[in-house]
Amino acid sequence: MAIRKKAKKAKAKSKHASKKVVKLKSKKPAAKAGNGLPRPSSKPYGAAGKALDGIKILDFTHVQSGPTCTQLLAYMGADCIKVERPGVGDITRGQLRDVKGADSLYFTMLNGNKRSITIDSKHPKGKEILERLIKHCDVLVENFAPGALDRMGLTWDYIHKTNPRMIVASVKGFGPGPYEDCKVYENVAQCTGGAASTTGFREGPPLVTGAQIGDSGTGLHLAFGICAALYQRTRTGRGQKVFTAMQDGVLNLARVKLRDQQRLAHGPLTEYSQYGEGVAFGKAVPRAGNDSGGGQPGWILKCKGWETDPDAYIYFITQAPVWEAICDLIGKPEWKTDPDYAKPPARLPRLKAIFATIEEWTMTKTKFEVMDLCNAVDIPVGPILSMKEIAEEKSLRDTGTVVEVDHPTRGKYLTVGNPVKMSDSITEVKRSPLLGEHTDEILSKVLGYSAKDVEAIKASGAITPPDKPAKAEAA
Ligand code: CAO
Repeated sequence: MAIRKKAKKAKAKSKHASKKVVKLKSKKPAAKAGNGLPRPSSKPYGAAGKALDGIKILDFTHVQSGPTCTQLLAYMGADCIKVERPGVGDITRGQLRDVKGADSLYFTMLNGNKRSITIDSKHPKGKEILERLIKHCDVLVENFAPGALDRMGLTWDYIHKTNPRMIVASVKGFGPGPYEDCKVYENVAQCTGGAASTTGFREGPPLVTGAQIGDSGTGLHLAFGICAALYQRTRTGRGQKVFTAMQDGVLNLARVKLRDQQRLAHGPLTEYSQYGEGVAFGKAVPRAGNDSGGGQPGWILKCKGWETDPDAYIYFITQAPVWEAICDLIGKPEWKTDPDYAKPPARLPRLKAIFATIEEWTMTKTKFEVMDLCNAVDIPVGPILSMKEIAEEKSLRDTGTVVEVDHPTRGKYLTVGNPVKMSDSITEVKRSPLLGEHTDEILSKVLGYSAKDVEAIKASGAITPPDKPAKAEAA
């Protein structure tokens, strides 16, 4: 009898439970659709949060390469907790300072949308806080010199044991090999990644470029790897190491030059102007001045005002499909039928003279007039824009590519917003944090320390500068 009663009760319970489920289902649509993805959101685009909402980054980066990566992740919505050395912080806070006492533009333009906590990672209490952060976060990003993370005790084995889901992402100068222990800065990477040997003029020395392809370029590569690892984790449930060497990042961006290196084995590089000038090729890809990187010959030409304005130039591409339009525009209609000019192969040995003739025309116009006239007939050209012009360009402000933000100690400054525009993840650029601005907030609200604990941590010296604070380099 007792058993029967129990069974009846259980039946009633399960009936009740199944009713409950039905009720829930009818109230809310199922979270997952048939293909395992949530149902498409019905919210307006841009109102469904950001791409990386919920992702927590333990940001152990400094200088440029690592901060570029974490700033992008923060722009995408990740909560980026930047760990800095008490009293000093990221060395760039004090580098190339333009406003006395304020964080430099070097720092502020690479650390927007982040929170800053100061922790001495070598202090026992600091290690304890870091352990909590490792348990809390999804990704640790670092770009210390080789071995520095291990010397802090934060080895992959320790991190993986503490939080098996954590992704550990690193930038180093070189991958495994003879140079793996070397410290590397931007220009070292440009030189060792193949960019410098192929940049500049043939008769001059190798050149580095102003675009930070070693630092920011590698940071970008790392961000891509982190996003892929986060996606893979949704299947595997575990973290992994993500590693990008600056040499590799630069080479990836210079891959067309490795392409040309291999083409050299089969004859001269006919699109390089030295071919037209009759200069023999050596064993390695030469510097090609302002030759176009692709199969369409191009060069930088003077425009009106070049005598006084160092940026009064335009990049002009003699794209084959619009050759006839070029001839008409520059007043050389006879070139359209002249066998020496009509077809691309015939033009290759004459490029220098052709560009000199086009330049006679561009010098009569401003670079913006050339741009307008050429674009009207689909000729690809690009005015050389100075940083002043870029800073003042309205369309870049309108798209959020150049953004003005306000900072409590330096006032308003310009920064580069998210170059990746997403229709359902809208970037709001926020100022960089002051050193340790969020230390209390992170200790108490993120890591759950009580007010008493926070006081004890402060007294321990783990988050405050030592008596004699180390000096930030004022380069
Ligand atoms: N608490 C205590 N110690 C800390 C700390 C913290 N919060 N943050 C950093 N440190 C310590 C490190 O542990 C390290 O100490 P040890 O050498 O005793 O282990 C020390 O600070 C210096 O770190 P570092 O060697 O990385 O810094 P550096 O200024 O000497 O070198 C750089 C800078 C960029 C050359 C080097 O970090 C590097 O090669 N990084 C990898 C490549 C890279 O990203 N380069 C791009 C830089 S942007 O141009």
